[in-house]
Amino acid sequence: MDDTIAAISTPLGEGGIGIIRLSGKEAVSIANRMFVTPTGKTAARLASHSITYGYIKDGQDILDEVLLSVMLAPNSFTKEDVVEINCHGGLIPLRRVLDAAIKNGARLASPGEFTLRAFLNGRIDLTQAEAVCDIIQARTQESAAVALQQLSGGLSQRLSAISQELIGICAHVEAYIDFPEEDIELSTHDDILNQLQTLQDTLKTLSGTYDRGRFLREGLSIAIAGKPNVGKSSLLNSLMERDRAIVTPTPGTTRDTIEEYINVKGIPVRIIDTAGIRTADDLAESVGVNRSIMAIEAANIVLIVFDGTQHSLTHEDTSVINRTTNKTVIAIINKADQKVLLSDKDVKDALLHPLKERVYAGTVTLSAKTGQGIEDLKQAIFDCTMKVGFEPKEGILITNLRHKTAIDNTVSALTQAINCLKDSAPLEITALELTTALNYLGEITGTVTANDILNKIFEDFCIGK
Ligand SMILES: Nc1nc2c(ncn2[C@@H]2O[C@H](COP(=O)(O)OP(=O)(O)OP(=O)(O)O)[C@@H](O)[C@H]2O)c(=O)[nH]1
Ligand SMILES: [Mg+2]
Repeated sequence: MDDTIAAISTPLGEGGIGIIRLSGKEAVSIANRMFVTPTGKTAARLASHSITYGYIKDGQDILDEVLLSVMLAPNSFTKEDVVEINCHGGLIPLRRVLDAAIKNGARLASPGEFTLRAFLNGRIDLTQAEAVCDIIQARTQESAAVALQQLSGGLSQRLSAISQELIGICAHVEAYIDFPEEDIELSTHDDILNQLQTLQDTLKTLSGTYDRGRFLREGLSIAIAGKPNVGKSSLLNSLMERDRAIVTPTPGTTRDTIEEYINVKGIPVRIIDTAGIRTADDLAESVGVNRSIMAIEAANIVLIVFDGTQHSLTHEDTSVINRTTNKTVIAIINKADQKVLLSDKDVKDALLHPLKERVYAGTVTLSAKTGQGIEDLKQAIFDCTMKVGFEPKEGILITNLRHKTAIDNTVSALTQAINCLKDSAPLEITALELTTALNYLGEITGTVTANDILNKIFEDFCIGK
């Protein structure tokens, strides 16, 4: 925390501008050694929260023409002195300016280190730090909106209100322990029980929002499976509204899995086109088929595509179905622009056979070629996610497994406390359980945090954030 860190904060690649960020006690003096305006002003003489035109130099060499902004502590992202240098957005200028900053005394920041400092300096709590990462990674407006709400402290405030209530109850219990002569009255005892139960219900409801929250944050993964030539790649293209995957009339066209993101009514969906499953002709195809099988296993939902122009399911179709044990499956009868001969009922029966080992989420008849029925498929995907708890609801959502786990642990500790009270166990034990519950809640916002938890959270960040 004592040194000054530096990193390229914009994505690597070509862009109009790229930003190098410095944070720490030496940020301004390091910038001072590198920066000069055309009139000879240096960084140290710039006002806080101003942006100034000038040059970054290394000795006599001009490295880039830049805009430099200074944000003095504590009014900055990290609460430390921060300097941001807007360079030209190419790899070479950014690299050279970063090298110059390091030569002048900065240390290369590790992933998430700027946000870690913002947390350690008390500007944001852990849920807000995590939200920074989520906003960067958000793939739909809805996911960004949930992350933004978390960043602005929505979840923190909710948890803080719950903590305050719990602290209140704790104080009551402690009071009875300290003054045992004032016997705990029955009504007060019941009051505490009621309050604890209400709190527990609130926390359970919050924990229950995780399924929806997780989909918004992480997206849903959907594999397109089927025997060769049924139109899997055509379906991917149709969902993406562009020719992403190669489509040919030759069975066995797709060899490798292809992953893309699409937005289905606000849910980010990672969609994976796979190689048609059959006994492969050559090594490359057989590796591809293995990848298809792995993609099916990893997916939340599998779309099994059937060729609607065939009379009945073939042995190859059945072998694909058999790969989807314990999966949620949507059946697709494709090529509906031609005469559909395959019956809905046959498909449904095959999927429900033999022991309902999979969740059958319906059949959609469509044409990947003309796009007819694609909206029905999107609706089916959306409905499918609703079944696992994805209902559009107002309010705070839990999007992060770490938060859900801590909330569930809090609920367990409260259950223990409630049982102790009901059994008239010694109040000390109840108090202990309540403290445990409070500690679990504190883990979420970071008021109680072990170092290893911090490391785990910030390692998911990109460098420069
Ligand atoms: N008429 C019609 N033809 C289609 C439709 N969808 C795909 N096809 C045709 O079916 C053939 C195979 O399409 P692909 O999308 O490559 O099929 P695939 O399932 O990805 O095949 P593999 O990658 O070999 O497993 C191509 O000739 C497509 O033009 C459709 O909806 N209607
Ligand atoms: Mg294909």
